[in-house]
Amino acid sequence: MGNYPFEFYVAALLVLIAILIAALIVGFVWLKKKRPPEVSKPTSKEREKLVTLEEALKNTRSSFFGKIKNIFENPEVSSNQLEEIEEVLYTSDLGPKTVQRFLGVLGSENKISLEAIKATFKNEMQEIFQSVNPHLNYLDGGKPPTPQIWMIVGVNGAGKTTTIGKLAHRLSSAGLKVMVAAGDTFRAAAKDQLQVWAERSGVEYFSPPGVDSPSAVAFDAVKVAMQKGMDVLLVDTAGRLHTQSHLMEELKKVKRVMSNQNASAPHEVLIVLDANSGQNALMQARQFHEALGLTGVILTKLDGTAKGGVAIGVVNELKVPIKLIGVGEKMEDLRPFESEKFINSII
Ligand SMILES: Nc1nc2c(ncn2[C@@H]2O[C@H](COP(=O)(O)OP(=O)(O)O)[C@@H](O)[C@H]2O)c(=O)[nH]1
Ligand SMILES: [Mg+2]
Repeated sequence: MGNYPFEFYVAALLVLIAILIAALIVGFVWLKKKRPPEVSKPTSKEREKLVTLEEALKNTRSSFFGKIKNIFENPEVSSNQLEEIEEVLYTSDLGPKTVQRFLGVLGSENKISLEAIKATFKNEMQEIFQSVNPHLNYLDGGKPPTPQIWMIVGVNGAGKTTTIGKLAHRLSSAGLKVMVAAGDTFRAAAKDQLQVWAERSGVEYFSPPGVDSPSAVAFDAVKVAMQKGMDVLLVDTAGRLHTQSHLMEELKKVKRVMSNQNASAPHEVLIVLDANSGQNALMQARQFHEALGLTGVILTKLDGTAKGGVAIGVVNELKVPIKLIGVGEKMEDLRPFESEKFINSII
């Protein structure tokens, strides 16, 4: 030991320290590499994928096809399956007319396989949805020759104002110039709610101060939308008046004054229906259709409801297409209706 000069020990110590520091650095870098990358916030497109239609329609599936499946899994009912199926159908949200159509194609054979039922019902649903066209023009962009005027109707609480907000967002994201008009003049809160949505989606908001007649608002809105070169005007409307017939008369007037201003308007009369209201939704649709001639249905709150089957009844009975569906309260939770996906999610 004593043979080496003092400097030798100092140098050896320094080398050792250097090796230690280098090892620490290598270790640190290696550990950092191994750590999983930070989870980035999903973009709106990715979030859209998160709420799948299948998830949204889980309850509808179990309340309809789930019950039919149970019949086959219960050995006690093997002798009167058809009766049991009939009962499930009549307690579903299809509506009696559609149930009869389904039973008609099943025939009177008491012994039928679950697979055969599934195939028969699927086929029937496909036929029902294929009898109408669910396409909504300009939903994904394009330049309309004149402003497209879409009137949004439906009972209070169905989701009209929220849907207009989501729709405005979708259309303006597709590059269209959008204006929303506060035609529900009977409730101050309705105007404010629409304004919030307009700001959120960055579109024009139209609500002339002091004008409290819905048809006057609609008339002016069409004029201003044409002057400003808007691509789409979405007109919100009231969902309740003193009586239902007052409401229908008011809405008919709104529709009339729009066509006085622009002969081809309104280009769409869309009813917003809350899927949770089941058979009531079908009744509402019928009433509004008789008064206004609907061009399409927007079925909201499909997320979580067990009554999504009403979609089939509405289309079968009224021959009005479901054009859009609402699957949540957020801006991105509005989708075009795709019948194949819908059918595969419920049966
Ligand atoms: N879960 C869910 N809630 C919705 C959907 N669409 C609307 N809502 C909610 O339904 C409620 C009533 O909506 P609103 O737009 O005010 O209905 P309006 O009276 O027809 O204008 C609000 O709380 C909305 O957030 C949907 O697709 N899913
Ligand atoms: Mg509203």
